[in-house]
Amino acid sequence: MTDSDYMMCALREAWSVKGFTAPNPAVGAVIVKDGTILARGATAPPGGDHAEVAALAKAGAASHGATMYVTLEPCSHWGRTPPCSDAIIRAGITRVVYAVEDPNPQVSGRGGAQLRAAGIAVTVGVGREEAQRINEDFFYSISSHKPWVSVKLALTLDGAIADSWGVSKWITGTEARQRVHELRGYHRAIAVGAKTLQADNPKLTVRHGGGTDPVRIVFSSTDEIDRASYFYRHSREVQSILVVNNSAYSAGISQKEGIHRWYTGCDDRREGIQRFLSLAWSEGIDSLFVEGGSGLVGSFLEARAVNRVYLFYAPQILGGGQKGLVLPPMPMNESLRLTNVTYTQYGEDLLLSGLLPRT
Ligand code: AOF
Ligand code: ZN
Repeated sequence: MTDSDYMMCALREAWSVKGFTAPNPAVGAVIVKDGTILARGATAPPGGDHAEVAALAKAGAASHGATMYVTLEPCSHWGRTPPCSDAIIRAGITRVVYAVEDPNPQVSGRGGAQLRAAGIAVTVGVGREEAQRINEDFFYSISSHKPWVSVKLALTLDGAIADSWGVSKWITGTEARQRVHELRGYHRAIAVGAKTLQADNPKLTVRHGGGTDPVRIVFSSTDEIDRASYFYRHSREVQSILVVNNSAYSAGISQKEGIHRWYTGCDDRREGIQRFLSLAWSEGIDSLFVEGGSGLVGSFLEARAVNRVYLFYAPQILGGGQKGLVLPPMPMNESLRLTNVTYTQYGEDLLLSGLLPRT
């Protein structure tokens, strides 16, 4: 087995806890000696062990003289937990291979430097691309001080998100919908528009695949909430926020009937989104999953406030000419073009995902 093979095991460990570690990145570690994996570890929920410490605890005294593969630079600071670098040195690990530097300004290179200073051989960059992908939200938000934003739509082949009678349940099949639950769990908050709340009464919970239930956010132009909605009735279970984009209300934050109300103080959709994002970051929301409807997703795209797009295409045609996205027309050479595009099949549906540039 090569360095990349062992790193692949560590990356698998990291993926297994994605959605359970926020605001910490999801990290995996494996400890190897004489060609044998002695132990695996992954980041525990905040306040719990980091991946390295979890793996060291399992390996015990055997980690003396072993190599550690870890998907992020080991931390060197006192946060909620003690520095991993100290634990690695104490355990007698002689070589550390990590995938990518920790962008946290409290670490960023110091973890690696501390290991080297203790005489440990350090290799950096094995599996870098995937390690960055796992924590793309963390990497983006910690350096830009803005929440990472993903948008998701389920579409027919002719680009519809509902039939001409407004029925949208269900365009995609079970496997795709399970994947959506997993994606919800990867984000700190889920947002929908008031129209979607009205039409679909979504629960906005994580029901398959795990992950912590995200904060629920509804965008509206008034501060009226449908009292029969799941969002209203279950607002005390997790933080629930109504974002009101309307200059008739002055900008600010308040709380009423268990629901946080964020007033942007403006009418413009794009400006409202930018104000919302600053507020969200200052309130600790570092990633957001925008689930619809087409108006809200369109506004985020128009505001150039989207990092990642998830488009689920179902092999069906609805006709009627209804459009999935509400966006002003763009000439061909100014279109929103995704990069790093991947295509994955879920059941009979196709998930197309890619990145967009952010302003
Ligand atoms: C690691 N291994 O598994 C993770 C790391 O408050 P703390 O002590 O939990 O530290 C949080 C920071 O530690 C976090 O912002 C990130 O820089 C790093 N995460 N580091 O060595 C891990 N999850
Ligand atoms: Zn650590």
